[in-house]
Amino acid sequence: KTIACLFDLDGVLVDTAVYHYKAWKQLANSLGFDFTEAQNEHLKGVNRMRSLDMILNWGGVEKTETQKLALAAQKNEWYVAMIDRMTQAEVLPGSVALLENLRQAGIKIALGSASKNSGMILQRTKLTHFFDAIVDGNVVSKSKPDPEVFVKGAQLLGVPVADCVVFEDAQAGIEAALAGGMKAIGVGQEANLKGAQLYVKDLSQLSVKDIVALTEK
Ligand code: B16
Ligand code: MG
Repeated sequence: KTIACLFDLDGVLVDTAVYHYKAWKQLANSLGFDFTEAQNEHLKGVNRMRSLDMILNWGGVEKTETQKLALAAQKNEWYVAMIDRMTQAEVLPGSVALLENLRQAGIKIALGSASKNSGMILQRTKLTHFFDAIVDGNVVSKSKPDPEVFVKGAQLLGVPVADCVVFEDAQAGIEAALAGGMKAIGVGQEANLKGAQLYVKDLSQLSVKDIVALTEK
């Protein structure tokens, strides 16, 4: 049977969380309040507009819909300026080797990211060619923990959800995978990844064999 691996981008394959953090902090500061790294943790896997709503709420600030669109655009402008300078060196440990081994084993690969900037990030870090399908914030309407982003990936690859393994660094992403009937591997801090069938610190700790074994359970 054909199995598929669906990868989250930010926090799993590349480390962009620090850039999201810097850009949101700059925005919060411009509005007169601060934004902490602990708060940033809660925004992982959460789409741009919803992230903004959460930040404004923490800062106790209210804005109209029009103002919110302008604020989100400003944050994105700062963020894009930072990711525009990303290089292959910012790919997280083990990512390239695992993607190569999966391709060699005939396993299908899709991206399942909330980001609308995934195309640029994959290009700058030279990862684009590994993917059979790309599902990101430009094509989904429901934010994780809704399973839409991963279910769409499985459909594009033509692989049943039960034979799909999702790689995620965010609790919302693990929940999305499970809601979609898929297996989930948590990457990063175990405390933020409840429900995953397997945990790893980074992708260097995983072999194709481990992944295949998970789909046979
Ligand atoms: P953008 P992922 C998510 O990507 C990030 O984790 C989250 O922090 C960000 O707000 C979201 O993308 C939207 O990103 O503003 O670039 O559209 O982890 O789902 O790959
Ligand atoms: Mg992520």
